[in-house]
Amino acid sequence: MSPLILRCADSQLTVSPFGAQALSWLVAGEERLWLSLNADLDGHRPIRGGVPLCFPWFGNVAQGPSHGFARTRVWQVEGQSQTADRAKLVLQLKHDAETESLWPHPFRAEMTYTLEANRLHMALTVANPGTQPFSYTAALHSYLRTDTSQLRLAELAGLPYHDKLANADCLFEDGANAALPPIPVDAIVPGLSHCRLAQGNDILQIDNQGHDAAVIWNPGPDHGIGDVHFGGEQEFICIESAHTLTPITLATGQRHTLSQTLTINA
Ligand code: TA6
Repeated sequence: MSPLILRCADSQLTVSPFGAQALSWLVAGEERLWLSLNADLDGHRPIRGGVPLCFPWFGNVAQGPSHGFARTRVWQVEGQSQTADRAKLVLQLKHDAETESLWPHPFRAEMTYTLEANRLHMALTVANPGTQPFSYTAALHSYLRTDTSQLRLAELAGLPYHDKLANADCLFEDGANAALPPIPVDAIVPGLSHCRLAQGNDILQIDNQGHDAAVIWNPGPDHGIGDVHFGGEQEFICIESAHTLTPITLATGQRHTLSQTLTINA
């Protein structure tokens, strides 16, 4: 499936129509996202890396695949535009017989990528065109390239989180020597909107909007995940904009936008 390319100044974004998933974001020649060397790009299974979209549920549920079906459907290109300081791409996914067999609701989802010189804004808008309300959870599951041996997310210090690995409510350690986060990590951090991550000589600022939590994930060395290449877990941290603590409910005609903005050297 041919990927879509956006360019602005020194920045280039590659998006696959399969899952409307960002695969690569290059700024000044440096890759800012992480994509596994073992990722299946043939449209058979979820792509490991980039920015998978989790919808209409986040995580595992009884009725269907992990993180929903949005990341394994082909999205239609709705529009593309270019100005001197901005490139924009909009993709769309609508309900059909296959989605209704898993989740019986009419919906319209739009994924918008806006690329600027040093910034990437990603927005997932879901609308309810039907006659009955529906509820969903969602996430922008961003795999951000970093060196985990140097990883330190200072904003986490002292914050409460739900540890999915231990199924326990915990507090991140505080103090100068605390490993933040400890790895492996699968943490749901209520309300966290803002984080800063080292990427080589640069700082990547992460800002989440329309979320109720940030999810921080890295599987650590003993993950056994076949489509993470050998040692790949040392090259990324997922910092996700998620609405997972409580579902979003949309009445007829309502819409909600979940988004994340990534800014270099903010
Ligand atoms: O966002 C963290 C998480 O939900 C983890 O629990 C972990 O399993 C990860 O996503 C990856 O899920 P996936 O279905 O893509 O293997």
